[in-house]
Amino acid sequence: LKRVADDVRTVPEEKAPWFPQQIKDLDRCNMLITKFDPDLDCDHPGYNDLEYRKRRAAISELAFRYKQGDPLPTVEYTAEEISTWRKVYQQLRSIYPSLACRQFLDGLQQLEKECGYGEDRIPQLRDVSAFLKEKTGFQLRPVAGLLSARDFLASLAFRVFQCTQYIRHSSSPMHSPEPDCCHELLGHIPMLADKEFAQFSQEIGLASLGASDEEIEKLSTLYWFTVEFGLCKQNGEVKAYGAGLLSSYGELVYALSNEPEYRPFNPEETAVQPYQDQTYQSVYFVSESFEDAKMKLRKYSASIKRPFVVRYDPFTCNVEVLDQP
Ligand code: HBI
Ligand code: FE
Repeated sequence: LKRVADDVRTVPEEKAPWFPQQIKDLDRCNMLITKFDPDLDCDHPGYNDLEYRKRRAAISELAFRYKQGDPLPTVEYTAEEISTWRKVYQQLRSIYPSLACRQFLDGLQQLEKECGYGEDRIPQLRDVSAFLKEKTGFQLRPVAGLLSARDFLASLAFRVFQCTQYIRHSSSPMHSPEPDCCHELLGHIPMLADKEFAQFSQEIGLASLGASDEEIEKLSTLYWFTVEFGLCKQNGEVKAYGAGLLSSYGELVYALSNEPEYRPFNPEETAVQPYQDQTYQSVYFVSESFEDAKMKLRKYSASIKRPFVVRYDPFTCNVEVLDQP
């Protein structure tokens, strides 16, 4: 195998779009999608609340200034923000034992014991990142809102999870149109403490590097129906592992009722299933196990046509780019 040009940006455009090869390059993976921005979207619950928008701008600023390797910024949350967190935590915590998968419950229990998770305070990204680093090698980086799928997926290749730090508006504790710290800390983080799941996440990320826009769209859809809204079988029962479900009381209950349609997870089919982010999903995909999902995803990834192969080097934390053998 021969190493191709170091900066893929300089290779002819038919080859591939630019992608990060070192963790430091993630400083350039910061393209925000503004469709749910409280300053621009008049349906956002915080649109008419100037105080909220100012607060959001201040927390966004911390993310904009962040460079890879900086200590993660801490946020002094207000009493109102903590009160929103408490409502979300209490309500969701009560239904997790019967509806969440085992890996999620294990992760959450460890976070409660070792990382200060609980209803009385909003965990700081710095503490959570140090916790994850020890469990699975994942680390956090602050982000100001919804990122482009390409940039978001690329960070997963380096076991970096881009994490929002603001909280939803106090008028709608049970719903947020965009990711917020409740979604990240309750939905995503417990799962990222699981080795198998961490690897599954990194593999989606690696598959996305330098992929065409069409392939990114498919991987993004796969991410949606697994990492965000996935269900899996456990001891003959169906349980939730998707973060969009585990951070939404209403949809978690709905997804595990007998109303929605279930289909077996199968990347070729799942990758082209249309979805929307305005209401509950009408179909959910069920995996036999994470091991099974990972194997199927690996097979799918190998079928993506790229003029090169990527390999993650865990010693240097760099992505090596090699000619197609
Ligand atoms: N950006 N900040 C942030 N958080 C996410 O969970 C997220 C994202 N951008 C895209 C995305 N998730 C997914 O829906 C896929 O498109 C990858
Ligand atoms: Fe998410």
